[in-house]
Amino acid sequence: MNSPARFPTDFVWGASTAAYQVEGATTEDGRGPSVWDTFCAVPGNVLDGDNGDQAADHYHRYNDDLDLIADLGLGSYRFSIAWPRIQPTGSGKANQKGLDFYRRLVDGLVERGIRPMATLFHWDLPQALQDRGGWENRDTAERFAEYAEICFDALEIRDWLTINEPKTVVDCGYREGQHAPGFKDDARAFVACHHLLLAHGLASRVLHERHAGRRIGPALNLHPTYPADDTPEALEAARHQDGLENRLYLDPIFKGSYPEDTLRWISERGPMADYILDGDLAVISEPIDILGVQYYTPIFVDAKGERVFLHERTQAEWLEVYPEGFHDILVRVQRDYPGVPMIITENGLPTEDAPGPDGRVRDERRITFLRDHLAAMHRAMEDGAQVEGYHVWSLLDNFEWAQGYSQRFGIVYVDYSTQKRTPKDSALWYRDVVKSGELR
Ligand code: PNW
Repeated sequence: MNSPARFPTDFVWGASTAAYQVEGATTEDGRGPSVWDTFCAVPGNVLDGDNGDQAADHYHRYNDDLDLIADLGLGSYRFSIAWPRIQPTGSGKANQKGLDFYRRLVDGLVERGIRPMATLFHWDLPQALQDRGGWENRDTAERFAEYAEICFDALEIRDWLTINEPKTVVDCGYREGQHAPGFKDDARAFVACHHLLLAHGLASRVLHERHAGRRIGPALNLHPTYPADDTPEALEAARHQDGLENRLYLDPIFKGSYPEDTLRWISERGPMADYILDGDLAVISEPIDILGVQYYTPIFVDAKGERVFLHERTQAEWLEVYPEGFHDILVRVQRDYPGVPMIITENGLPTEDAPGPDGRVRDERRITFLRDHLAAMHRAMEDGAQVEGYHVWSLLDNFEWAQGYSQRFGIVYVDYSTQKRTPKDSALWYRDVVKSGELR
């Protein structure tokens, strides 16, 4: 290799988790039920009948986990706040014990010199709000803004993320049914989409009105789309797919309008457009201060618009390994949606590696994946992409939604019977990258 890729000295290195995936303690200290508790209770929804009741027990072990983050030398920890801990039924006055947990977490981070980055919604909607229509009900967006205000006022955190991956909620939760709330209904899905975006905008406004100097943005999973061959049909299919994957979320936030082609396609399938009220797009396009970008996989589509896989596969059937896609999407966002610094809020893959007889977890494949993706991100930065930081998904092995505990995305191995944590080889490799600021 020629000269090593060097990152700016102020580049921020971190790791991510999400409340339902790591915390456990789902009935403690007044937490109310979320849609994921409900979803997991239905046989067949989650592999092996797994649920988040214990997960990685982070709710009780957060102090050890903070030590782990500090030992790895990380400068940032991205976690999510469980709405049902703060408002057990999704509205009304705050549950003090829920807030206290996140206060202790933030204090622990600050004491260790680690920057907290909080996601307000990583999919664990209070079940009581789902019972009133969930994201199909416009009121949920208003409730979200109220919940966000409680969090902003109670927690001393500079950087906030509103909604984690609205696209995954829309596609997996409402179109394909493999995530909570488990619907398969395009018409309802895009109504939910509009209200998720509205929630993002309303909360962003609240932050700007109440807390100058803080920053907020969405965490979008972006998927560069490519034609699988050079027919005009495949090219057109890739453009259509780009609308559903990327522009449907980026355009309203950055430009204050839904992409016309995509909205037309959606309108042939349901009433989303009827739910867009005067002024909504002005709310949704409230200027953001940071853009959270999550990159996992490209999407190649053929002339029929079907997804095809052309590269190395992983244990996650939707994830094909294509580091160049990371470069492409960052450069494209910089070009088409300029002016907002990007922070990578997730990137990673599942591997099956477990501790060997010597206790080491040899996840060579994750090291290769991370090295190749960091190199691609670095090239994008050289090409002008304004990227402030990077968070690996995930700090810990955790509850991987419909796949339960079968897929391990952590750089730290979790033995779920003892809750023992073992940093994998990738964690030790990452620690060296963070320390040196360069990729060798
Ligand atoms: C993201 N897909 O989810 C989430 O933000 C994390 O909570 C999750 O653990 C991680 O990526 C790994 O899956 C996704 O089917 C789930 O394309 C599914 C898809 C994409 C992202």
